[in-house]
Amino acid sequence: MNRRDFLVTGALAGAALVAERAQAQHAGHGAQPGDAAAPRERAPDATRIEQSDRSWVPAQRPDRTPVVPGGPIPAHMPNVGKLPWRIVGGVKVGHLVVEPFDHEFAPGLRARCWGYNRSTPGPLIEGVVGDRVRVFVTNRLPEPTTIHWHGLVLPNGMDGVSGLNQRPIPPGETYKYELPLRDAGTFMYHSHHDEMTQIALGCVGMFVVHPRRPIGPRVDNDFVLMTHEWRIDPGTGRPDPNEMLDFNVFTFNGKAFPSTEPMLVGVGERTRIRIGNLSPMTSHPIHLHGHHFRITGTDGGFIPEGAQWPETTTIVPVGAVRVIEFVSTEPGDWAIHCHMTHHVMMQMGHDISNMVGVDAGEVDPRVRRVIPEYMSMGTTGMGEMGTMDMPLPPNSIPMRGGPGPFSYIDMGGMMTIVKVRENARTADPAAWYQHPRGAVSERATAAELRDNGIDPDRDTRRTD
Ligand SMILES: [Cu+2]
Repeated sequence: MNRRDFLVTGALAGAALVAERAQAQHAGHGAQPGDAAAPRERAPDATRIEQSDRSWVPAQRPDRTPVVPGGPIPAHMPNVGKLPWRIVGGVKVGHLVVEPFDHEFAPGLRARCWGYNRSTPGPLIEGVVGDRVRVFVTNRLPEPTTIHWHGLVLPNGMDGVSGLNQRPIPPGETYKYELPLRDAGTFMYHSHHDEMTQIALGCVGMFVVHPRRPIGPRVDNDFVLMTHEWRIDPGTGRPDPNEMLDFNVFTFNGKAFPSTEPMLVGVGERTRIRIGNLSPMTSHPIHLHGHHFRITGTDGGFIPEGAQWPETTTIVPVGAVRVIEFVSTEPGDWAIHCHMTHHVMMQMGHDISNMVGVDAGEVDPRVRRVIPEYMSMGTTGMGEMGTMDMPLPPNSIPMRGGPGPFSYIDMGGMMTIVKVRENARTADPAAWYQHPRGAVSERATAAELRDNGIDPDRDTRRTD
């Protein structure tokens, strides 16, 4: 069911239910700061929301102990754990269990996904060049599976293509993969049996192999993000693997903003973000605000410094990795998000009638005689729809965003924040940036308008 269907069926077939939900919504949101009911004419400082952003699960602080003496620091995958190793005869041994489980994308939205060790993406697999790695894979899915180690150069019989390189792992059985880690880089892993179903339901993960000595400048922070897209119709509890085009939930590391754990970095620090994409169908142009980054690698290897180019957005194709590096100069809360506008919206934001510019003044009162809760949506744009007291079907979240330090942030989905702080090691990762006085865009005073020769009431269609 999409939003239009919901509004039609909800309004015509279940007006009482809609009214009841609207009341419940109103009760829940009534006191929320920054919502549409909040006064609009207060000074900017008074509208700041002093609450912290705690909607994501606090993870451990990134570990910066080198992976080998003199080597690079470990990678940190926000919202996602790491595969633990047991050393057996000099071999790193890990165990992945692939099974159905209930995954929370953000509070209010859960679905029955398939993934590894009850996580989608699965735990970060991390090793060092020269390691020998043995991964046991136990299949608790209702159908066979395999794992393909995307980007690794390895013996052909370990490559995991069902039927071509191995027999598929039947339900209930455990297979074994032996992986010599020959090359440093950022790789991925995913099901290579019935990929259409298993990848769409979440059987994906990231695989980082560190060099024994850093390649290029040392980084102070090393993050891993994995993009994904899902079709979860409101009111249902399972992603639809048959969807080809019309996805409606977009995630970094399995979470939709505001449940994405922010990345906390220091002023002057060099940060690497490894971005992998195993979405079923769509490439994602990932944009970072307030920084210039360089593309330093792909899942095919490292890019020599002279061949790196500057960017603010990098498109990450399906089945590919883009590694970016940057140095932060400006403290603040910087958005990093997919630049496809529908990829920062949630289920209810798509496929609605275009009402922008429509004068609903005469229509609404008439419809309300039949449906008391009726209200035309989006006649002045849709920037505030995340905060409206709108009825929502079960198991869905507002079409975008969450509370921000100034007002509602009207991006959700594939969006997270790079928080740049003077003292990143001691700063609270949940707190919002405290701007210096006067350093935030705010309403111009009458004196400022006059002194700068600006008259907002004057016709501004001139171009000279
Ligand atoms: Cu996207």
